[in-house]
Amino acid sequence: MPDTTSRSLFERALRSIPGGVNSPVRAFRAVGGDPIFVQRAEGARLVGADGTAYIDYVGSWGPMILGHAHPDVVRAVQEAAVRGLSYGAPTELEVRFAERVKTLYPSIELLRCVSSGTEATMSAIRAARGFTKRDYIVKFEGCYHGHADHLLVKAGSGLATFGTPDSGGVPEGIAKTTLTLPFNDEGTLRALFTERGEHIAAVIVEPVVGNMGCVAPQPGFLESIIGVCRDHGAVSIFDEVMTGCRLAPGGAQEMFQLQPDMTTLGKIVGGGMPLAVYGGRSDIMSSISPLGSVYQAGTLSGNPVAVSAGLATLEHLVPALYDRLERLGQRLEDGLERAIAASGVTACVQRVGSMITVFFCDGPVRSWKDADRADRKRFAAFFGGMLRRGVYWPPAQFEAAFISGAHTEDDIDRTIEAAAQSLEALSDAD
Ligand code: KE4
Repeated sequence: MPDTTSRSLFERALRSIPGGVNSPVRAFRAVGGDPIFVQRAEGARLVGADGTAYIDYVGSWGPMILGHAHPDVVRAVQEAAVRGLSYGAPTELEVRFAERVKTLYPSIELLRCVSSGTEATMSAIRAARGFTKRDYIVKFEGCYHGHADHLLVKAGSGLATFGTPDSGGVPEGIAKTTLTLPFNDEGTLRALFTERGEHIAAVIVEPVVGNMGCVAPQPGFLESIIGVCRDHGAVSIFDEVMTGCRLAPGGAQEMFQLQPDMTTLGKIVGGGMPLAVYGGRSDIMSSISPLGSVYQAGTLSGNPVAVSAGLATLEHLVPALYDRLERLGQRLEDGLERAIAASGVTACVQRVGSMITVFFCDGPVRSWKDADRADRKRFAAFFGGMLRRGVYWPPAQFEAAFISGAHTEDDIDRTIEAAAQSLEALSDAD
């Protein structure tokens, strides 16, 4: 049944908010139809404005690894709030939080709290530029690191040519200091550094990509980033806003046993509240004001309510949680693969831990060039079929779906059944 309550809310929203949403992907532009307005969420369930409950695989785009409204996290927020919502002054909470993050991420010697993943990556890059006194940065096609100007850049015409803006409002002069390479291509990375290494301040990478859909690094690729940066005096930045605390308590760098020079964290680390982190080697982070010349600040940085939610969440990142996420992830992956085979639809499933994507193209998907072959229309039809069957899948092909500790085997089996019926409907439509 169409959700008429969401429809009327959307019509109202469109009169006050661009696109009716406060972040573009929520507008369902990639899948069609009206966005579902949410009235509440609990565990693995999201409840739409009309009261319909969905099995939720967006999880607020990653933060809700424990499930929505976890009682311990809610209680921590309530107890913090009655002590005051924000002070603009240091607290013991922030010291405890920083110490806890350093325990989970040994590569981080000093860190700063900020209020979003965008602020974290923007600040990490400014620190790298200030530390190296170099201007150029390198990112990879298909990776997203938030909406700071110098990160909204697409690959130039040739490989590693100057970037061009990938958004209105980004000056050419800023875009051209960002060089974009293909993910999982060690050769072009090494060639770029041979040619321009002494001008490159940093390389930033999603160590497991979520923002082109779930794409794993090929063996040796992440090591090559860390190595080539070390050899040329550049800074390696693992953007773990999505993978941090998701793939392991210590993120992808724990999973792959690697130590980048800097790390950004967000989403889970704040338990769903506006809290993110950038940090890394103390010689780099000592360039940050008031110690050094690199300025970075924030009214709500280290906000006590947000940090309380983060601390409460981090307490639950125990091995048993990740064992459960791996079991549920394997069950879902196997079931989706069976459903795709039975339907005859061209699609593949890619998963790392509790991040999973159904690509509507042949696999493997190892780069943006591979992912870009996906059939967007088929994905949109699949999404609509899942939604009608009570499953809230991410409303865009180039996103990862997330499993939480609140999902049950029964939720997974119901999701597989909904996918099988949605895929069957696709193949019937052919
Ligand atoms: P925020 O500024 O949205 O908190 O974080 C930016 C960011 C940075 N790095 C990575 C790896 C990220 O995935 C993100 C944000 N992720 C998107 C989902 N793909 C957030 C959802 C949205 O934009 O509404």
